[in-house]
Amino acid sequence: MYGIEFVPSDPVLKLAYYTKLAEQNGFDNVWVTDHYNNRDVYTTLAMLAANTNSIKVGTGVTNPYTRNVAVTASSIAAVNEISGGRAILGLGPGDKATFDAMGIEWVKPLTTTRETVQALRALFSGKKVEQKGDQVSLAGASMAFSAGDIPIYLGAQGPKMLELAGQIADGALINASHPKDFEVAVKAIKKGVESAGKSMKDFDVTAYACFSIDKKPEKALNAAKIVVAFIAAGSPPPVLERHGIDPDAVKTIGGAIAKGDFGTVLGTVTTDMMDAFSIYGTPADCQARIDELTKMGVTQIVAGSPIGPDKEKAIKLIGKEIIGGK
Ligand code: F42
Repeated sequence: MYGIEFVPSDPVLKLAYYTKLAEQNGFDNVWVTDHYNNRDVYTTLAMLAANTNSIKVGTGVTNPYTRNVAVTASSIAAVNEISGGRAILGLGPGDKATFDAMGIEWVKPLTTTRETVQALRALFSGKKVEQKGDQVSLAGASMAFSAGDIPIYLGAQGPKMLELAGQIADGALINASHPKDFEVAVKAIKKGVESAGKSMKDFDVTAYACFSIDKKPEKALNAAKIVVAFIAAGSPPPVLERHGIDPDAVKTIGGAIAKGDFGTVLGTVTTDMMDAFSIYGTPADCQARIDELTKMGVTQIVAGSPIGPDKEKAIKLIGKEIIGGK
C-alpha cells in the first residue's frame, strides 16, 4: 500500500488539490498531521474527503491531550460519514514541545494512549461508556450517531509504544526510512500482536518516511536535506548509533538549527544521514529502498515531507514509476 502525508501548514484547498492528484495516481491513503498552529486536522480531512472518492483519509497523527476522547470520536466519526467510510484514526502521544507551548502537561503518554484507544473502541461501538482509567475516564458518554468501523493506527517509535500498537491497534505509523529500524520495530510489534493472540497478517506496518523523488538525483537530495537535518537532530543516541552517525555532527546541526544558521545545517548533513533518515533519489533509487523495506515486513510506504522538490511532479512520478510500475 502507498500513502502520502500532508502538513496543513499549506492552505486546505491546496492540499485538496494534491490529494485528488494522489488519488488519481493510485495512492491508497492520505495522512494529515495535527499541530494546533496549523490548519485544524478534521476541517482539512472533511475537505479532502468531500473532494475524493476512494482514497482513505486519516489523522497522521492526532493525540489524546488536546481534545477530550469523546470529541475525537465525534470528529473522526463525522469524517467517516462524509467520506462514506474512508476514515482512519492515527493517534500518537504527541510532541512535548507543542504541549509545553499550549500549557498542557504531558503525563504518562503510553498509559494515556492505551486508555484512549480503549475508550475510542467503546465509543465507536455505540456503547454508553463507563471507564475509570488511570488517565482517561468517561462517565456514561455515548455517541448519538453511528461512527462505523474506524481503524486505529498508532504513531510509534519506542519499543513499548510499538508493542502497544501490536496489541491494540490496526497499524503503526513509524517515522523511519531504513531497514535496520524496521528490523527492530517489527520485532516489538510482533511481541504485541502475539500477546494479543492476533496475526501480523492483519497488521499494517507503515513506514512514515521522509521521501524525496525526482528524475534528477541531486534535486531530490537537496529537497530532503533540511528534513533529514531535523530528524537527525531529534534522534535519540541509540538510533544514531544504529546507523553509525557521528553524534558530534548531530550536535552541530542541533546548535545551528537553534541559531537559525541553515548554511551550517545543510553543510553538515552527510550521505550517511540521508541514507539513514530518508528515501530519496530517482524513481529507481526509491524503488530499491522500498523493496528492502518490504522485505523487512513493511506493508505501507507513506511519502512524507518533502515528497519531492516539486510536489505535483513527485506525486505523478510516484504514481507512474512506483505504484503503476508494479
Ligand atoms: N506528533 C504530533 O504531535 N503531531 C503529528 O502530526 C505527528 C505525526 C506523527 C506521524 C508518525 C509518527 O510516528 C509520529 C508522529 N508524531 C506526531 C509523534 C507522536 O505523536 C509521538 O510523539 C511519537 O510517535 C511517540 O514516540 P514514542 O513511540 O517514542 O513514545 C514515547 C512516548 C516514549 O517515550 N515511549 C517509550 C517506549 O518505549 O515506547 C515508553 C514510555 C513509557 O513507558 N511511559 C510510561 C507511560 O505510561 O507513558 C510511563 C513512564 C512514567 O514516567 O511513569
